[in-house]
Formats: sequence, C-alpha cells, structure tokens
Amino acid sequence: MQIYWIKAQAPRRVLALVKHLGLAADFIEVDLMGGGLKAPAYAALNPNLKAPTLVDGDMVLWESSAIMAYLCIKAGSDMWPAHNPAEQVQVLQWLSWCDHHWSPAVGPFYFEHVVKATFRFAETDRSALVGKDKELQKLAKVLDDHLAGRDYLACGRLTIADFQVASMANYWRESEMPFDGFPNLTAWLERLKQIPAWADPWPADGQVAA
Ligand SMILES: N[C@@H](CCC(=O)N[C@@H](CS)C(=O)NCC(=O)O)C(=O)O
Repeated sequence: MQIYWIKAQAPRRVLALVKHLGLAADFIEVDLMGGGLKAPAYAALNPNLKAPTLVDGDMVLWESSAIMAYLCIKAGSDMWPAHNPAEQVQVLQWLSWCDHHWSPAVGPFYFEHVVKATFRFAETDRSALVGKDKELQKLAKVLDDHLAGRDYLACGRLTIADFQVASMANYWRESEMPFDGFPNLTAWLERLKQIPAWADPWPADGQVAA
C-alpha cells in the first residue's frame, strides 16, 4: 500500500491513522512546490491534483475521509463503524459538516499561518482574515456545545470524525483561531494531541515521488 502525501492537513489525517492503526505502508512525499501534484504520473492517480492519494493494489482512492474509512476496514477498526449503520451516520454527519461548513471557515486561518509558513511561498497576510472570525466562532460554538460532556465527536469513542474535524484546528494557537471562549473545543484538541500518532503523524522516512 502506498500513501502519497504532502505536509498539509488532509494527508495529516491519513498519515496519523495509518500510524495509529499500525498498518504497513510506503509513504511517498510529493514535491508540492516542485509541481509534483501536477506531474502526469501523479495526475493519473488523482485528477484533482491534490494529496493524499492511496494506492493499494488495484485500488486507487482520493479524499482523506474515504481513505480513512478504507484504512479502518482494512485494519478491522471501529474508528469507521463499517458494520454499524446507526454509528456510521453519526460519523458521516461530522465528515460532511467538516467538508461543507467547518473547513471553509477554519481554512483561511490555517492557510495564512501554517500553509504559507510550511511551504515558504508567502508571508502571512492578516488582512485576509479580517471579518472571518464571526463565521468561525459560530461554528466553533456548534462544536463546543456538542463536546460538552463528551470526549470525542461521535459514537462515544475516537473515530475518523475526530481526525477529520481536528486537522486544521490542531494549529489553532499558531493560526490565531479565535477559540479562547470555547473550552470544550480546545480541551478536545488538546486531548487528541495525547495520541502519539496524532501528535506526530509525519513519516520519519519515506520516498519522494519521481
Ligand atoms: N477534500 C480533500 C482535500 C485535498 C486537498 O485539498 N489537499 C491539499 C492539502 S491539505 C492539497 O493537496 N493542496 C495542494 C494544492 O491545492 O495545490 C481531502 O480531504 O483529501
């Protein structure tokens, strides 16, 4: 099994899960700044020209949530409750909420402070974030209220919903995300950081895509 990745939040979910589940994989880093996502060989795997991508024999899969579900099925992990429809819809609810609401709100903060610094292509521009606090705080309240009295988002245990929703917000302090008034949300983010694979998901060694 091969996982193509760059040092960014969507691959982070997948890399953390592979490590957490103890699955064997070859990790292939794609050179984002060198145009690796647009290289014909990579584009043939992932026509979105994004990472992550999983290749497992004949199976080629993109979208981190789908890849995470695949990995759980492969490992027999209930972090994706493949055999429990009532639980599955709980997880789906958060995966969908993340992609359609949370990511667009949290993404600009993550992009300005983390993506630009990681790939060193521009300076943080705080003016791009003016006025974006309001929507982010509206959604942060949804999370914070839900997490009152709960350790995890769904099913009363760690699931792929936690990795999906936490991936950009993990960097909330350095990204200056306005979460100070949301103690359940920040406690959950800190709780996840106690999971070794979540705290350090990046492969220690691996290949670079040709
Ligand atoms: N919805 C996709 C998002 C994929 C995505 O946007 N990946 C980003 C990294 S977080 C990427 O490849 N960005 C490079 C680019 O857009 O050039 C998923 O969850 O896998």
